[in-house]
Amino acid sequence: MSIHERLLQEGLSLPPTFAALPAEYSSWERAQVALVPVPYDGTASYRPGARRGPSAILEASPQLELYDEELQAEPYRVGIATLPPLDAVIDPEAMTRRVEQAVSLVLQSEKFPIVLGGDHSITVGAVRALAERYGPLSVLQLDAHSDLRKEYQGSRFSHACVARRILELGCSLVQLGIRSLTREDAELIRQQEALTTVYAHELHRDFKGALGALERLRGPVYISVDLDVLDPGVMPAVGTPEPGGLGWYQLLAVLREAFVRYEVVGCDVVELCPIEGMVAPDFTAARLVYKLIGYWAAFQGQAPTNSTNKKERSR
Ligand SMILES: [Mn+2]
Repeated sequence: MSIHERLLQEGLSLPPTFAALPAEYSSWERAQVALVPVPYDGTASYRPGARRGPSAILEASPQLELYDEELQAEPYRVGIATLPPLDAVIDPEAMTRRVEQAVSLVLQSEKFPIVLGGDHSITVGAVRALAERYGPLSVLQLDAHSDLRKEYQGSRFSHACVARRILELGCSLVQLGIRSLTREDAELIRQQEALTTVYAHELHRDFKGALGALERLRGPVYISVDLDVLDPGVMPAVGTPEPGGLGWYQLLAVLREAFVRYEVVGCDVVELCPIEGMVAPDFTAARLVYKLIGYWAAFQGQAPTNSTNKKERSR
């Protein structure tokens, strides 16, 4: 029996818990959201270090203010369990199977999974677990890179192939913020019916038009946030930075729109590659995870019990 199965059976949630929440809001039994830390960067090709991403997010998270000013609510009240980090294995394909198992366990417990990366290769495992549960999904990929390679550096399970593997699972895919790809990728984007790509330059020229691409999402939606979708000025601590990315509020606007309009069944936040001595990116990633929980709680999950949004409550 794996440590995760044992933990789930025993109803434990080991420290560190997200935002240092007390057991009342972080125990496995009580939580509606489950974080799955995956400290893996076996396929990193430029700046390794994303294996330290999940712990950096968890370490920054106690600094979060638990009230969300945009939602006028305290999202933590839905309960946020933090699984112990998955053991990393060298082989990326084996790693995706571990992620798939862990996410399946979260789904069996009827909780909302958020996977914390780790390099982008781990997304395939989460999407497989969700596709098994819901059938073919739509995936919303926020990323600087198209990640459509058939294989990269000898592996079909590299971070640079994640979108290609998702398409092969029969999922449809909407990519936003792309600004780094090969000529072959660009051709695939022109040809593939199941694939919609909004380039960063298009998004910067017409943001509302870019949001319209979300209409291509069908059925349950999985959201994969590669932090390099953000501009390196906002998020420098990534494995493969690219200039010209989204601003913080642009990213939030896309995410909010997705949660308002579609059934979101899981997400991940990947590619945080901490920079020694620089806390802002780690905190930004933690804040993003909490925003995802907030949008889920506000628009999909059970609303937090003490919502202070009086206007909504009196309706
Ligand atoms: Mn990327």
